[in-house]
Amino acid sequence: MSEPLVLSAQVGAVRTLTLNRPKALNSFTADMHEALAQALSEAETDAQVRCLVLTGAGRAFCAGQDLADPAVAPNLAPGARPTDVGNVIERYYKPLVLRLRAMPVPVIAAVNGVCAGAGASLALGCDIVIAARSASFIQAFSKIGLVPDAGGTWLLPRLVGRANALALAMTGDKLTAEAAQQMGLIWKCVDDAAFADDVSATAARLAAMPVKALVATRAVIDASMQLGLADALSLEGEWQSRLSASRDYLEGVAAFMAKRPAHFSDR
Ligand code: T3D
Repeated sequence: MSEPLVLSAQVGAVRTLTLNRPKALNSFTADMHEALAQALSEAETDAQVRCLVLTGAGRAFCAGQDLADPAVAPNLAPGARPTDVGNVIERYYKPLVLRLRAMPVPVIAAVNGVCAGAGASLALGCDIVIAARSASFIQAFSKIGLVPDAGGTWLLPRLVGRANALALAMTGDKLTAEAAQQMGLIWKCVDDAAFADDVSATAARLAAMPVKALVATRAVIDASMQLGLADALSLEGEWQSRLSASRDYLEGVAAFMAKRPAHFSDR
């Protein structure tokens, strides 16, 4: 039997999904997209899941689109009709990126190795990015005559500003995990030996927090990018109204007053 294209593992309240095409650096085929979509559906609907970790098998996180996939590989025959790769974006990457951004739990990208093209966009679109020191980030698109996709053009300038975004996207240069952290592209870079433990500890910590509020924080911060201060203040107020009616708020305040650890349960 062939290996699953996405491995799924649950430890406590943390679900880890591992892209599993290591020989092709976990690049995306249509089948791997389908497998990931299925795994995300399961994570979304399983109340036991309170944090999601996305990572890659072997030495890469994800090398983006599988360029050998007949759906996207350019047809090199003279006079042949060009392959329209825009369809692949619309069918697979757009729903994937939007879905990760709307997950009902916090999402960590555990960048274990190189990520390139849409693989880099995928990692950067997650809520928190932790990279192993040996990992790297490559905006590979320019090298094959494309623009950054899977959210790259939206994410890069928001994360690191126009100057860095354009330089990274135009040169396609490899950025080390350490440089990515210094530039503010990712949250942190961790020594390889400490990487797995750091990811596990961070994920377990988030899973024990009021995840409904964490997910609302993502939504409000994303929305605030498009808002003026007055509208952002209003949106914060609307969310505080909703969240202050939640069990987690009552529990958080009760635990604080009683000087005991809180046990959050909303999702
Ligand atoms: O096109 C569309 O559908 C639109 C959507 C686009 C989204 C995108 O993601 S566009 C960008 C696509 N990705 C790339 O251009 C990256 C291509 N890969 C690389 O540049 C390099 O592999 C890396 C810099 C990531 C790593 O380099 P290195 O030297 O460590 O490894 P390698 O030897 O190049 O790769 C190892 C194997 O993985 C190799 O196969 P082999 O020779 O051992 O059989 C290589 O062909 C394969 N591989 C790596 N990336 C891809 C891939 N196979 C298919 N597609 C890939 N993207």
